[in-house]
Amino acid sequence: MDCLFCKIIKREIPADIVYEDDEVLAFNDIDPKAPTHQLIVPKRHIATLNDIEEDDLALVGRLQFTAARLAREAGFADDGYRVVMNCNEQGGQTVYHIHMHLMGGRRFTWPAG
Ligand code: IU
Repeated sequence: MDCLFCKIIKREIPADIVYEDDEVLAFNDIDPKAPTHQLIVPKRHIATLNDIEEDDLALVGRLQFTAARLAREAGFADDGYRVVMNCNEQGGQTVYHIHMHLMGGRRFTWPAG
């Protein structure tokens, strides 16, 4: 399958991996938008948020659980941080394998652009 994140998961493309378990991989974003910017992805290919099924609910929870864990490890869990999941073109999605952005280490504004 011609999916960038599947290739990273299969180690066909290098990435700076910060966390891995049986279901999830996390790595530093190649174009960081914050002092810490990590992407948390399920190992199983799911193209968009619209493709999540009821059987995937624990997996999606694991993405969020991993984000909080990585935020604690990075030291900004208490100060605060942002998680974002973009969906489809107007939502700003560019890689069609669902991923949670974890960004921290600076103050974020609202609403997001
Ligand atoms: P988006 O939500 O689909 O727009 O996020 C895709 C992210 O993938 C974006 O922040 C890119 O910088 C990031 N990325 C990456 O980490 N490595 C790559 O080789 C490519 C994109 I292409």
